[in-house]
Amino acid sequence: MPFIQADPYPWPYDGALRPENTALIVIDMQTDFCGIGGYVDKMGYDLSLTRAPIAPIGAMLAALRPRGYTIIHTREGHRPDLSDLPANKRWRSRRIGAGIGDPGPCGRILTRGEPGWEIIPDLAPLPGEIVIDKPGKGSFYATDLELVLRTKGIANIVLTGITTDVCVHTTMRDANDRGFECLLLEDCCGATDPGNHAAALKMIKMQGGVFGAVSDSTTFLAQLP
Ligand code: C5J
Repeated sequence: MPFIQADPYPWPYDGALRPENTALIVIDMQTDFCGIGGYVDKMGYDLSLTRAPIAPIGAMLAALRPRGYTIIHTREGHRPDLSDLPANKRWRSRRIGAGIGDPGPCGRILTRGEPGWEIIPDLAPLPGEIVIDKPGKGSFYATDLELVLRTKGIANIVLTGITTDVCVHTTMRDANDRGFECLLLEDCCGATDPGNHAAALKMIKMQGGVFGAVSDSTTFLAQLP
């Protein structure tokens, strides 16, 4: 039975790792989170941290696409009229100098259709790949992600993207509660703070794998059946 070496247990728990039942989710690899002039840059964080996963995610896509795995991309962003932007989220973003919906070097920050909201060209979705637009941090809230996963018969989810401690973690927790078997690849994720990245990984591994397991792309690709 195919397992991936992972911490704290060989993943998936039942050894049922197949292209038909496994999805790779690439979370929020948008200019706003890893590009010059985007939301994260405007907040003053170190872009090298959120850009670090670009190459490993590229390697995962290159390996899993031809093998027939389901590939899902997500984008965080709001409607141009901001009717789905909670007032407190807007207020907090303005307070730190990166107001959602306000103009910036990459267009209106975290606003659908703007250049900064686009997925970076290096990891652009291919035609036919699923793209989930989400207004929040988790990928399930106010989206059809669960319907898509259930319809496709997905049991296992491999999580990648940014940021580890916010959108990736929220999505992993929500997926775990829904009974999906989750694996986070640590080199395919990045946070705006290295300590938060490390803490997010540690949290997953508590209680025997309270949200799933952690591995990395090199291990995953070496053991991929
Ligand atoms: C954040 C995300 N950090 N994609 N979004 O606001 O993690």
